[in-house]
Amino acid sequence: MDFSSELQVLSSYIERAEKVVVITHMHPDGDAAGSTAALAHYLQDFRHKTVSLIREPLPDTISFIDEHFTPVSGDKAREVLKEADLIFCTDFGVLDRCGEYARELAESKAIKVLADHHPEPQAEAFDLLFSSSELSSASEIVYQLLKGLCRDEEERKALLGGACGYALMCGMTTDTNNFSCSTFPSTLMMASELLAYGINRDEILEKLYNRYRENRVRAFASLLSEHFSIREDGIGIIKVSAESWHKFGLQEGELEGLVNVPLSIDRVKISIYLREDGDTVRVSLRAKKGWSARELAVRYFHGGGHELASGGKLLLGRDLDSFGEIDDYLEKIRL
Ligand SMILES: [Mn+2]
Repeated sequence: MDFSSELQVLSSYIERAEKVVVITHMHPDGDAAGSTAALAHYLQDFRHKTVSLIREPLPDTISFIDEHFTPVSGDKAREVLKEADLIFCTDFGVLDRCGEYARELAESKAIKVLADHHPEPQAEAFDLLFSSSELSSASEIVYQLLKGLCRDEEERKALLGGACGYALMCGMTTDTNNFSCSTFPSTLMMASELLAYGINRDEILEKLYNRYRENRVRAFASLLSEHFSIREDGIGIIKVSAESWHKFGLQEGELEGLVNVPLSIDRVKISIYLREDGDTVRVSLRAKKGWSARELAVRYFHGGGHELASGGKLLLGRDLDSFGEIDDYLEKIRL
């Protein structure tokens, strides 16, 4: 992806900006964490800007990605959005995805820069777009962006060989599920360059995949055995009620990756994960090549995303009265 003309514009925006905000989507994942952490570090440590990070706290499983920046929330976040002159939005392309701040973001007079990899961004909401669904992750886009902004190789080495590069490697690794999906030639180049800059990928893999609590693995086993079914048409469905969630004492982020497991079965074409969370049912969808998770997310779950990986939600009291009725709702789904 060639962002060179956009980069010139961005560089002048940063030059002039005084109060900068970096914001990402609700329920931040590894990519949201990595892309925001890298940008915030760069802007603060290399460009000496006042930076506010608006992001929900990270789940314990990925909190190591950014232990240095303290995010702001609530009224404080709304205030910094009002006062900002430059806002970076990462890992989401439609304003609604940043939940309670969507309105302030829309109304803000600041220059808004998008760094995102989801298809069909809400282009009119941003002043400058670094957007391509032909790149693995927002972290990869921020990588391209930061690489382009560096003045020389020395700065590049300091930036990408340090906390920024580390966070970006984490974000890219989680969004590609450790190179098993959305991996482009540029993604492998990025990994290779970051390794050459000295980023410790072994440590990242250890922290991402080998430090779960025992509960998580036992919950995977039980949910797959008790609450997973495969329909005739090849849709695999995992249902996690609030009761199961509590039974295993699960924490936010601990069932990350569960939705991928059914795809390892030959006859499963699409996997749907549903989790009861208060008055919402959070939905994740994954598809094998040739099938569209996105289409189902749009049609049945008020959502969207990528062709093979997407998400959405159902609202209790609107789409269904209780999680107990989920089977009836799922009956409607046609491939
Ligand atoms: Mn992402």
